[in-house]
Amino acid sequence: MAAAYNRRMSMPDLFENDTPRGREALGPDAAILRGHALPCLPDLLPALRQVLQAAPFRTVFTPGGHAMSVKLSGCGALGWISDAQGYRYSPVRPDTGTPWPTMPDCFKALAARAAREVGFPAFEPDACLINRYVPGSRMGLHQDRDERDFSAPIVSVSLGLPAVFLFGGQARSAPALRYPLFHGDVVVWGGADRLRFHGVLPVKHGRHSVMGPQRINLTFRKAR
Ligand code: MD3
Ligand code: FE
Repeated sequence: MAAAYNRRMSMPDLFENDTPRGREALGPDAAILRGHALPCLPDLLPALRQVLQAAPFRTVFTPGGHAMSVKLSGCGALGWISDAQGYRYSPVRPDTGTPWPTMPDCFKALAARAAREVGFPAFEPDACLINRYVPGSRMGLHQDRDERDFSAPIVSVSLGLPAVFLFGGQARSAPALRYPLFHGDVVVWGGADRLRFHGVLPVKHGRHSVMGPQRINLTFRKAR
């Protein structure tokens, strides 16, 4: 991954379509691609609306019985679920027992292209989690370890209100760095950074011109 790392440490990419497409390294195998999703949004937002119409956001309870402040939906062959039995991926929705909506092609293409740019050339996600944050929603520090194979990266797409992302270490006790994430930012995490603790600070009140009073985050994973 040395070549990709050196590339990330170089100057931000030139501006294209008036969109700043800079890259910020978060670690040896993780980077923020600023504004990377913006050119896709004319296709992505209508596709997202269709997915959410078929599978509306639902409240998810931790195995301990606490409601998460973030509401969840998803698409693809597998979706992440949580209940008294624990956290896991399921081919069917917990609310209906039916399959998740198909992952739109423009979702897959965006995730694969972002992963490739950070040094993961063959990313084929089978799950896209969709998180909805209203003002005040947050996500505590956690690791993502419900996937079978940690060699695949995770790709995230931020939409709507900004949020402060917490990027910690391999142990919960390690100090976390803070990175603001904005509408259109894409982040790729893999390799040595795949199991780092991470979270999101409470989203501040506001209204985004395109997305309204919410933040929506897509995370693409290879669950199986
Ligand atoms: C860093 N979501 O759904 S995405 C999650 O903004 C989750 O909704 C946050 O954490 C959100 O599990 C952050 C970014 C993310 C996802 C997976 C990671 C960051 C990661 C795995 C390892 C390290
Ligand atoms: Fe996570």
